[in-house]
Amino acid sequence: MLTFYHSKGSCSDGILYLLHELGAEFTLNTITLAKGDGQTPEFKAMNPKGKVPALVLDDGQTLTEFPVIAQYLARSHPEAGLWPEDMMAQMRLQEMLDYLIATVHMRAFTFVLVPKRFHPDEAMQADLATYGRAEIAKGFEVLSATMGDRDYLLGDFSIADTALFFLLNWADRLEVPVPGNLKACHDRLKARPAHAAMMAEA
Ligand SMILES: N[C@@H](CCC(=O)N[C@@H](CS)C(=O)NCC(=O)O)C(=O)O
Repeated sequence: MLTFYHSKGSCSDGILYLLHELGAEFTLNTITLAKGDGQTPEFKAMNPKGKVPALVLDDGQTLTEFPVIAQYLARSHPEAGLWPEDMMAQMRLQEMLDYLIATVHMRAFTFVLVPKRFHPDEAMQADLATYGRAEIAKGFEVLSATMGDRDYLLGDFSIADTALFFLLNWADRLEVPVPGNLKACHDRLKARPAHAAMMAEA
């Protein structure tokens, strides 16, 4: 059985959504990052990075990094049809996941969410947060243009949308402006049964 390490309101919300979307069997282990649960010796023995999401497989190996966990889950649940057969479609999916995580999450939202991590000075933190908001706007512009008038980021629902899901949750929380088509996609994602299933666990 898979064991999933999660902290509510974090990026691991996207993987929790995906686990439900796939109908995967898993044990949920919810921690609270804000309380330092990711830094305990027990947690670090499982994931030395001290971060979520982390997925422990049947054989005891731990997988980390959102794009890798998402790909693993899609490929290990082929019946859900969330891993495309066509190589170019696979590349586009990985390209999108990498952009969502490495750029929009790590190089934009992170500066707004945890500017203290980057500088002790409060004025510098405010500048970092301003920079982060500008980078989010640029990221959302790219995502909005890519999605166009389709229902999901790459047309049909894909594992990339599970990353978009948590980013749009953060945008709401931080009152960041969201382009209309991404907002509509967020509503569609919240209307899927996977969302109701994950909320029932809250
Ligand atoms: N690159 C990682 C990022 C994971 C990450 O930054 N997770 C945050 C929660 S959104 C975390 O666990 N932060 C705790 C910490 O940095 O101490 C991924 O793609 O999974």
